[in-house]
Amino acid sequence: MNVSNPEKPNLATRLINGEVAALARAISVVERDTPNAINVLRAIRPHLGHAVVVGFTGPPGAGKSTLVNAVVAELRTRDKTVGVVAVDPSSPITGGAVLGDRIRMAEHTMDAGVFIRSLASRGALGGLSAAAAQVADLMDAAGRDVVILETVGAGQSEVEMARIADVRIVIAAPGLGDDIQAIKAGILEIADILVVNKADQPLASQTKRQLEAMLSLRAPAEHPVPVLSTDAIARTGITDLADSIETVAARNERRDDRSALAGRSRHLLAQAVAKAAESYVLESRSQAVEAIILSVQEAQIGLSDAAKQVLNTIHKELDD
Ligand SMILES: Nc1nc2c(ncn2[C@@H]2O[C@H](COP(=O)(O)OP(=O)(O)OP(=O)(O)O)[C@@H](O)[C@H]2O)c(=O)[nH]1
Ligand SMILES: [Mg+2]
Repeated sequence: MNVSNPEKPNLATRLINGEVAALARAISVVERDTPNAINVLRAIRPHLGHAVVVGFTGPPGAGKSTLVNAVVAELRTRDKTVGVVAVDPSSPITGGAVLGDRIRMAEHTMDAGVFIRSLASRGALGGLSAAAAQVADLMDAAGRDVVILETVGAGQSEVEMARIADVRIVIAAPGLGDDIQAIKAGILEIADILVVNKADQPLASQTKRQLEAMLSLRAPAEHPVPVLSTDAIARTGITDLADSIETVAARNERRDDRSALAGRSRHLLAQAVAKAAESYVLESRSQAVEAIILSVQEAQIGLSDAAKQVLNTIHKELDD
């Protein structure tokens, strides 16, 4: 790397200096997981921990993108620079929703203080959540004050996002019905802020009351989870939401060691590494591995012994 060469600063250096083109390029490098990705990610490590990462999650069509767009506008009036990562695991091929997001957020395209990127796919290793964590790190290192992650709530993804975000916002749409049950099942546990969007619709206040009733069943918390109402199109309730985000961010900053947070992608990367290791095991057709599996089947050895033996065997095979 030529960090010391002022004539031709490398990608990471340009990114850290806030060059927007370098941020865009670095995101592509990381998204495609090219050989240079690891160099960039290593070089930015000392520059992490400035940004507040805010996760927006909720069911499809709840109005997440429209709401993010409104919140971005509000944050800009507060002189915050913003990066947005929209994660769309549902349409890796058509990218239809991604295109829709571009249109919804088009008002910010002329503003250098707003950088929006959609992630729709990531190669076999690592997965979308790990990629999102890395892109959030890139935006952080590029000096963005706030990094927003938009994810469709569909089970595992929001739990993973919760690990990345400093502030977790769960969006509900009015008249959720069964979706309320889904929220109850786990998403509620991760939320710092609940938002009922589409406050203009008839069932909005009923949904808000349902969520408040659910929260009231929980043990009293030191910081109660606020349930806010927004109309993302008319942009009502947006200042309250931005205020709430700032409150939670300040609280979490005090609580957490920022340098520990700088390793926000660590957990996801550890999972990615474990997955990669697993694929070595599953793809191994070696007789030694088959023999170990057979001996488990025949109750000759236990699972953890078998796992150790498989790892040892794979290790030897990879060395040869
Ligand atoms: N009436 C009303 N419609 C809204 C509001 N917010 C968003 N919408 C509409 O709801 C639809 C979905 O909005 P999006 O912002 O794309 O929702 P999303 O949650 O990002 O959707 P996905 O990314 O596809 O999961 C659009 O037609 C929006 O115009 C609101 O506050 N009130
Ligand atoms: Mg969206």
